[in-house]
Amino acid sequence: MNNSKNILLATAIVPLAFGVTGCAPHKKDVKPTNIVLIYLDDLGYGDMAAYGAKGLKTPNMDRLANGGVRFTNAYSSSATSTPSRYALLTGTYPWRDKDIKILPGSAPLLINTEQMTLSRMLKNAGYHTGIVGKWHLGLGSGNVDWNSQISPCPNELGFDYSYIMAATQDRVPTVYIKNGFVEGLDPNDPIEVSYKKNFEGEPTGKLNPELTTMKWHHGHNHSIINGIPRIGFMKGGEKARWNDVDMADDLLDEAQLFIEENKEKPFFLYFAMQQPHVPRTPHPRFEGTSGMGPRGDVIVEADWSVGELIKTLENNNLMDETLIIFSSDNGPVLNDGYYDDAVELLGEHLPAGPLRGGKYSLFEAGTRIPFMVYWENTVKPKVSDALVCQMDLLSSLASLVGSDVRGGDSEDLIDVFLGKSDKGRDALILEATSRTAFRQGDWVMIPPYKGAAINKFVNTEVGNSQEYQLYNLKNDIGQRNNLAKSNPEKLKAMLDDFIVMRGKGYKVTEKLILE
Ligand code: NG6
Ligand code: CA
Repeated sequence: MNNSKNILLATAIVPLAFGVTGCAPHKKDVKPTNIVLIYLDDLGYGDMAAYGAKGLKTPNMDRLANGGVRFTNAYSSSATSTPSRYALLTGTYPWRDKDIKILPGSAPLLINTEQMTLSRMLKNAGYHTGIVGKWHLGLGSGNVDWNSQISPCPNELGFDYSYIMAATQDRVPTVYIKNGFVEGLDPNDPIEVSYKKNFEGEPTGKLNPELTTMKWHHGHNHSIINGIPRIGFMKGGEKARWNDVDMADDLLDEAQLFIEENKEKPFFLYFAMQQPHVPRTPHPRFEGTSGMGPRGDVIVEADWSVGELIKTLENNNLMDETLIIFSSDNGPVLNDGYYDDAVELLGEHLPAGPLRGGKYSLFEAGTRIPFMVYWENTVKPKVSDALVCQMDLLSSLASLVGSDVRGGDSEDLIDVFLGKSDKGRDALILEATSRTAFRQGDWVMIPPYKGAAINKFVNTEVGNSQEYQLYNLKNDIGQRNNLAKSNPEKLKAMLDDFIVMRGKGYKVTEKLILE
């Protein structure tokens, strides 16, 4: 990817997209002294008890869901991580730039350092800002030297503090990076990373399966770290490598430390947890706790982390003044590339709840995710069916904290997020692996896409069809009745609006079946 091109593109778009609009800051509400955003990785719409899971116990997440506003029609922008995280931070649809897709661990920073971000907006509004956990938006400007300062990094996007993994738990480099420096690196054992070729003499999952303790199913057959074969090649940095089973504790420790150290000032913490993404590596004390194998066990582990984080806020008397937002970057997947019994031990559990599809899918389960807003003694508990997107947090939180940042694709829905209004978005474009669909009111329209209907590796219906699909989610949440043929007027009306929203130059390539 060409970073300089990105910068040019972004510079051209950004000043127009985001600006000082003269909107009055939100005066009716007290501002939260602190904001904590808890963001899980691949947690499905049906993976919490509060969202209907029967076999999984998630009491701490449920406390946020049942004591706050629990959204039933909240979406990530996308059915995969990088685009969703991009939209969350920038308030901009990821499909506007074709380079915004799942990144390797060596990718350059995707966001222009001049761009408005959630962290920058909150920093400018007086919050001390920190990220702990998964980043997955690229680092540096190409050919990162992992042995010196990595720049630009989140600290150039408005984060005062960062403690991150570069990409995902299954991608190299498997090290934590603190404020641009690999944590615990021994200069005599430098790190090298490549996504093109192996380093001479280094074992791989493909050639040395006998060295692996977790078996790869598809992909994930490059460097072996802690017995787990990864995506990408890595050499050196032995002392700096994370222990997968300790990751939940490591990240929680960092998040708690950030709160303790900043409790006297307003802070914003983006706690980007790794569960239940692959490789699923519960700490031994969580092994077997769900009866569903590692996928269930890491959800129990994540729930415990959420509880511990809440305790830290409680112990510091911060609950009344802290707004907590909880969500996930995309929908659920069982087999995402390792044999880990997620399919075999699932039992009756429905990770997507009543929804069709899953991660990578244009069907609902790809992007409709758990989303809760909790603010003790300020936000009243309720269930909200309003249509909202994570992308809306930028303008909405700006409104809440008195910042005049608005615009891009981010709508100011602060009254909806705080449970005072049910008037969400009218429409939203959903994205999955660079394809888009259109939600408007209770309806969703998926244009025709070539390609297999089922991704056979992960065994998920991804939404491809030669025909238009049109569903009324109000009475068909599982998207079983395609109404495209029986309701051509609705299809045509939605298609027209979709094409306008996708913007100039957009074409649905397959022939419109109405004609
Ligand atoms: C895919 C990986 C998958 C996961 C995903 C990113 C293969 C075959 N599959 O390419 O395992 O890492 O990328 O997930 O390599 S996400 O939640 O970060 O988007
Ligand atoms: Ca994800």
